[in-house]
Amino acid sequence: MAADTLQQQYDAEQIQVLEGLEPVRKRPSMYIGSTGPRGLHHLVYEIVDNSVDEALAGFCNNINITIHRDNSVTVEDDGRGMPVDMHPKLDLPAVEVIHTVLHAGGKFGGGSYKVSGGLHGVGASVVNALSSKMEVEIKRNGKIYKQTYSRGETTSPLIVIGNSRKTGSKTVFWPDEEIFEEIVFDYPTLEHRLREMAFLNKGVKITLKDEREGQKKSEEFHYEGGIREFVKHQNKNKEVIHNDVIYFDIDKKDMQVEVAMQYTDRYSELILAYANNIHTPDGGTHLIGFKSALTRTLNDYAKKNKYLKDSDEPLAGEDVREGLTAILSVKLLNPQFEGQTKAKLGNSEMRGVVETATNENLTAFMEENPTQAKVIIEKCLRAARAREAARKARELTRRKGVLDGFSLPGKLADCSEKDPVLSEIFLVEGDSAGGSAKQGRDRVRQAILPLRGKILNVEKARLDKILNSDEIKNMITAFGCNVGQDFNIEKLRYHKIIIMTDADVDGAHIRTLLLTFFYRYMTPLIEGGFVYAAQPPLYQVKKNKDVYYTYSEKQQEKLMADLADKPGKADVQRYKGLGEMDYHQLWETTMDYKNRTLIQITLDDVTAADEMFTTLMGDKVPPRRKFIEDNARYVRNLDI
Ligand code: 28G
Repeated sequence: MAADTLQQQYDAEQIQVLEGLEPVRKRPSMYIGSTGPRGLHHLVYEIVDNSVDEALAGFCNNINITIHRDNSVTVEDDGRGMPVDMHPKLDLPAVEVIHTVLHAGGKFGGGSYKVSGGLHGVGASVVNALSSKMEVEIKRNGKIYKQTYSRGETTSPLIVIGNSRKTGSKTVFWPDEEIFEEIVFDYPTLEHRLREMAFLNKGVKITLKDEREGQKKSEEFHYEGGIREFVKHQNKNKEVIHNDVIYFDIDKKDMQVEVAMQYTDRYSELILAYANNIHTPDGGTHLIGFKSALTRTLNDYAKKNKYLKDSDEPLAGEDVREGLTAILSVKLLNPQFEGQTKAKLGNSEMRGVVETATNENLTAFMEENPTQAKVIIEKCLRAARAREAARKARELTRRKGVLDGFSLPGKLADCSEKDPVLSEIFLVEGDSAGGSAKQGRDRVRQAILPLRGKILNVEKARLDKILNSDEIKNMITAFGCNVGQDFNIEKLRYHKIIIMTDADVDGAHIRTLLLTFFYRYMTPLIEGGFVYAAQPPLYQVKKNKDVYYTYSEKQQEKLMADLADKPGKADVQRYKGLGEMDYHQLWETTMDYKNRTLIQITLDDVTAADEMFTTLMGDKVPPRRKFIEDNARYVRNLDI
């Protein structure tokens, strides 16, 4: 970029600051991502982050969050209290500057980023800008101060309202109904993020209280073990293969690295990487350092202790990560977040620091704990052998032309459109519904692949076995992008993959099995939002000459109430399966672009997703039952 353009941009940012918070209200998504539920919850995180920063600075132990009946939220901490002294240039109390001046380069606005333990209060002004009302109380200097704001403006001067020997900050805000589509906080969403915050910042006590009617509850998140307990939490429904959570942390100048890890008997890996408490799903330098140290350390140990001969192939990265649950949390002064979604850490100095820390500490653990080391190495060796077997299986299928897209599966009724963006494929439960779908479809843009019976539970099998299943092979070939390590999203032949199953328990099970397979072996499909669930109707109602379809019990109730006023008898049919509809009805209700509702499957949280799939598809039954009871939310996501 030319110097004068940079200068212009810089000037613009300065002018923005002087203009106040209008830009935030004009383009809220730039600052909080969206004005939907995510953005709404983001407001809470912005404020809580400031309390956590105060805790990381060593001055705050307790953070309390309360959701009130009117969907306002209070955040309170026992830190030093926001400063109230006058700002020399702006001639305003510091707390007022914190709340009414936009700090250039917000989280989503590009430019600089917030750093834990350094830049207090960056988000408070954004929250003010997007709140119809905000009240701040500060205990400091033996006094209690108070100031109020609204939509980015100050509405009352900072005044002393009492005395207190304590210190701390308290903020209440009312999200602005002019900005947000719907103002309802979701307890499980807040609970999930706050628990994660408590894991990542050991010792900090976070409480969440919900005062709303019918929802009354409160919880405390407090983990002296920090990310060690995070790993235990993620593994609670899995079988671990060794007792200790391997843990180490190092402090190096302006960098802090913390790792906790433990192996399970699973085939999938779960490595969660964080930088300054921010999840980095796209990895980055910290993750690269960790992975390469892991591969190297385990190979060195295996060789030194004769688990591997010099002539043997070394363990591959995927072998040493099979079944691993690991949390990697780094903290640094000037984090560089890269990529489209800013979800990747770019600081090059981090790679070496994590790598060295992991090499040294993991080697020490293995040498001090030979029994646990043996179990881990043997698991890696089994993974390596299975990888070899899977490679052979893949080669075999490839030679037979199954995976290369040359010969599409016989059961597939393909569409004539060749542009993937315009093409969709329906995965249909059962041959009979598959038949109707083939008859009713739009042949140009809709392909049909019938699936017979239940597909394999991939949570309990390795890739070599998975590749023996016909249903799975058919999907791999039809999609055209291979599987697992070789998966290539560029080759996807349909940009909509639509799961069409019966609206019953079996249908929900098949859908979960399919999603588990996609999630574990074709992750970019889910991440890219290419997977959908079709929504077949639950009821058909005929009255006089009119035919109605409803898709939920609620809709049905409403329709029946509406129809009650009209003369004539209503004929109600409850659909138990797709098979009960003829091809025309199936088209009209579920496949026709203009009538249908597709539910896009998104998993915005890997920890929640991993938990969901291990619990739903794993072998422990009581936790599964409990999970379904507790987490109606996620199950609903899949079960809609
Ligand atoms: C209740 C809502 C969320 C906070 C503090 C404490 C300080 C602070 C916050 O300072 C300006 C920038 C860095 C020093 C710092 C108090 C130093 C001394 C603070 C919060 C000046 C901001 N005394 N607690 N900001 N700093 N809690 N909770 O927002 O250099 S924000």
